[in-house]
Amino acid sequence: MKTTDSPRITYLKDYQPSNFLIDHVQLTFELGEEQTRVTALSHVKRNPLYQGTDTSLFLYGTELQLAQISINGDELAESGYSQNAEGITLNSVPEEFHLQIATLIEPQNNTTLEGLYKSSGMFCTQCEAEGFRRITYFLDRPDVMAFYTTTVIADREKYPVLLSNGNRVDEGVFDDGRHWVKWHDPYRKPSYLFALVAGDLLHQEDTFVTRSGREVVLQIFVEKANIDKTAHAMLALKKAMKWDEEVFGLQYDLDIYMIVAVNDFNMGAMENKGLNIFNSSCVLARSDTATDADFENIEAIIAHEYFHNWTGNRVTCRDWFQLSLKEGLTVFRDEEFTSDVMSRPVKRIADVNVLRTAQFPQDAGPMAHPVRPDSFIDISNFYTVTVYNKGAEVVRMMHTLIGKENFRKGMDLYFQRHDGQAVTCDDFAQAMQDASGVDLSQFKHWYSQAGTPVVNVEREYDAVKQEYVLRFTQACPATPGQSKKEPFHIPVAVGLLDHEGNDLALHASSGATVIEGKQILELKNSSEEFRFTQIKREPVPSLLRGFSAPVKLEFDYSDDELMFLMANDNDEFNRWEAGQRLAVRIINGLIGDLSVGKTLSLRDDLVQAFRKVLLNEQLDKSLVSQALMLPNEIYLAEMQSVVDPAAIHRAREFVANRLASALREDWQKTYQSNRLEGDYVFNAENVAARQLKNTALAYLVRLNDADTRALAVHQFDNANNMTDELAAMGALANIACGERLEVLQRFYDKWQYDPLVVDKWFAVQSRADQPDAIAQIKSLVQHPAFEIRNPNKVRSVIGGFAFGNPVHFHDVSGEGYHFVADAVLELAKLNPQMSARIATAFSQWRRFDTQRADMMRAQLTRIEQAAGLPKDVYEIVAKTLGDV
Ligand code: B3K
Ligand code: ZN
Repeated sequence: MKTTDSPRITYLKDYQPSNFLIDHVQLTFELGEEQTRVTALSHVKRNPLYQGTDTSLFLYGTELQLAQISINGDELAESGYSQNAEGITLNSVPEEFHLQIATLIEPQNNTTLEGLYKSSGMFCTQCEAEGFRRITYFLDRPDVMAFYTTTVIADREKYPVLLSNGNRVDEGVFDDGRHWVKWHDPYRKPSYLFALVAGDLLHQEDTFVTRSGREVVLQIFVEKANIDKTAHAMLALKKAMKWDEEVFGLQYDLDIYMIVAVNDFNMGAMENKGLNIFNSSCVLARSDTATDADFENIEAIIAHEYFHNWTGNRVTCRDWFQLSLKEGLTVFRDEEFTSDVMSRPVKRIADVNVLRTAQFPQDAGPMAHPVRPDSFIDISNFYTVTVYNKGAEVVRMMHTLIGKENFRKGMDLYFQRHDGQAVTCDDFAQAMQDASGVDLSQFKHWYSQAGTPVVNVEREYDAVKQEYVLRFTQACPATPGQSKKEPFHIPVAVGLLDHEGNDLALHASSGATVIEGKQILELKNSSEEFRFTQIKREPVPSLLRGFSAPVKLEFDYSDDELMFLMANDNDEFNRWEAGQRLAVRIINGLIGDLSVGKTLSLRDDLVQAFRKVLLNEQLDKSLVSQALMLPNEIYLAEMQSVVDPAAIHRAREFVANRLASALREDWQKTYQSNRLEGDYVFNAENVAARQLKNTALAYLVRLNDADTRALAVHQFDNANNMTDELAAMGALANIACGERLEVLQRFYDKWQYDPLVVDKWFAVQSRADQPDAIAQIKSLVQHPAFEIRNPNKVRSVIGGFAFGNPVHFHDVSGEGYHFVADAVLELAKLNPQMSARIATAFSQWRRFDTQRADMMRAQLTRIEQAAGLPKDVYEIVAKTLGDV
């Protein structure tokens, strides 16, 4: 690939408004088995914002066959336009005109799952970010917002359901066995929000009455076999609609809201106006086929897509560099929703785990980019944890700095100013600043500078003066293209604990701002000092409460202080955090011991600190489970200067096994006392009990004795829900024992006809810690249920291994690398987006020992040199190697 033309890089600084706009477009789809004809009649106008003189019109188009083109009814001669791989240029066009273009496409052969494609016999679309150009030639950019009227024509028997955005306005039948439905969307939208579905589907229907009395019809469309798995998603949708009215005053704006579940989908879901399309794994749930985690995830994703109706659709992005404008904000909104309907500290812990295990490594690696990137080769590579999750942290920090009420005012102002527009992250920050009166100019570095800031804190206590000082420094490591960084504006929520564990009242003179009852230290300079007076005894500081900023905080806590915070901190997040710090410290110590050949051991007081948490009945049960889960191997790797995956694994396993055996009786009691009787109910309380019970089971099964294995098998056999069934199988999957094979086989026999459950079966095995893991992963891709064209299968098997099984992926033989690189190459030919995602498994290669690093580099090079590599795969591989 390097030898041929390098793909073009798009830069934010080059943004120009479009020279033309499209006011409205009438689309007609004649869906066929061999060929689909798309006719687009657009009303095109010169853009008043455009300053230049260019009278040609460029329309994006990818892999389209042009069938017809006319301007104001006159056929365009071939000399009137030119085509290349990116689109078509009409040499000279009037100020305002009607453009009709017909294209021919083959959705049945479209394996990229972008544009119009077929999944399990149904037609569906995915247009974000640049998929609409695979349907017709168009001004496929988010700042061109048009009205859409769409007519879908298809065989009536095969495709009885024909859907598109907006309201259904007309329908009819032809004599040739086809029928048609016409949809009109009364809101302007960018082309990435266009959607179409045609299939033989059933739907569940309900209604929601908005605060202003509009009755909205809610429909969830699924394949026939899944009609009994829609109830949870429907409930979630209604909850989300109500929440958005209550918290943000935002109401739904059409008469109908549709969700369609499809089996082949590159990501979770898509917020198309009025017609969300979902990966079936993110909609379908029945207690015997979906776990608690699935139920939670579905609720959050349904909410996320619904929230996009305002943050994304009504107000959209000016260009794709602004992606976090809608994604960061909408993730923040879905996080708040989940916090309100489930448990706030538990949700915070889960979100921080995502940051630490995925976003911090990205920010420290070759693909590091700011929340608002400056350039890209392929935008589809920027749907990242940085844009989404760090973007949400940026919004959360604004919320912390200006307070809840001002934040709401800022949101109101944002909609008042920008409804119906395509805007920038600066516009959002400006609304927040104007509504609150808080200066956010320095704060905006969070949008433009990549990298995770490191905040170091030192303390000093003067017993005579009764004065306590916290000294902060901040620094941010260099990232690609950004060697120097300006200091960030960082809100650090703090508390000082007295010896009983109570929070001391801090004096205003300390420089701490009190915002909604929280004490916030605002760091703005590279070093800063806060002085607290009238402190009678040296306190224990609780720093960065609630993880008030996405930074790495360094502080030299003693083990005793961490144990004290674990037991006493009034901030539940920081109680958990203290346990994590302690666990990291223990495991790191053991890694050190391993490197010098020392026998491993674990101090009893540390074991007792964990035991105290386990036995603390005041604590929310899911917080107890979280506290007893050791930091995962990816997070531990983050902390090493040279990563040794085998040592990390051994040390972590040692601690887990020690906790298993030392607390055996406590685990047993916990297991028994958290068994639930009766039918499955999905609510925070029952989810927490199941989680704690299954955490206990996982520790017990580690002991690998006949009793505990039998306990798991018994749970597997008697479970009345997938959470318990899968937890039992998952626990046994890591143990070398006869029960393992038996349970895996029985699970498959039972669930082989439910593809989403088979995905779980694959995922358990691809992540399993077994000595022959490489042979097993190779046999999984040969299994008849594995399909390389189905992204969920690829995620379960290849993704599960590459991202969820570090010790075997990084096996020193290099076979894991070879296997994953082969998969990247195979996928590159079918589904470049999936291929590019899997290729990011190699992104940390420079952080490993030379032997592993060389092997990873060799695989990256092999991929980079493959003929005809798609640009999204090229971008990941070339940036990872440091070639671009
Ligand atoms: N906006 C979509 C993501 C589209 C990804 C395109 N490659 C889903 C979401 O964030 O809600
Ligand atoms: Zn989103």
